[in-house]
Amino acid sequence: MGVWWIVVVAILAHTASAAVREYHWEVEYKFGFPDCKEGMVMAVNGQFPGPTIHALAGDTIVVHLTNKLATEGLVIHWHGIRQLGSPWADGAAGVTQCAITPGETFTYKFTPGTHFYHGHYGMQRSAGLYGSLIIDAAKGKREPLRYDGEFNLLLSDWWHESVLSQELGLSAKPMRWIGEAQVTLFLHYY
Ligand SMILES: [Cu+2]
Repeated sequence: MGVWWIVVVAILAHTASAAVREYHWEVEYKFGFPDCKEGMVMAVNGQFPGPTIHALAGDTIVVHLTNKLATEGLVIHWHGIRQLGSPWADGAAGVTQCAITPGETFTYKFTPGTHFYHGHYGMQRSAGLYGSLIIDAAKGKREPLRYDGEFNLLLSDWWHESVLSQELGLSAKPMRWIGEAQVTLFLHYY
């Protein structure tokens, strides 16, 4: 009897400390300057790269993702997260879900580790649909490693040619490689 009581208290204490982090995201293309040349990037709520998700271990993340693209499907993959108990939230078009059609919204809900996220439909990651997903140690817990500070840095290839012509070249026979990226983006932001 006593043991069960302790278990119940432990479960209640755990659920009380875990928060739900809820986001409403709209994805569309916009003109931007990822390097010195104007190009077309994918933006989340007008922001490139997408907003950073900050959470504590054990929190639940809920993202209501709305496709504001005119003619493309959309999904987001939460890269590296194992999605134990929430396989439908993995965000692989044609594998764990159908792509979100223009004008529609899909809700992702999961409890993650620390990673990043990116578009997982067609060439959308290459077009700039990605951002950081940072999970800090839960309240009262310490991270296993000691360090002086934290620096959020995203690295990405960037081509001046459009992702559509990249895609056309990659699927052409014989394949036409568009060549190395013009730029490696070092995106430092919070
Ligand atoms: Cu991925």
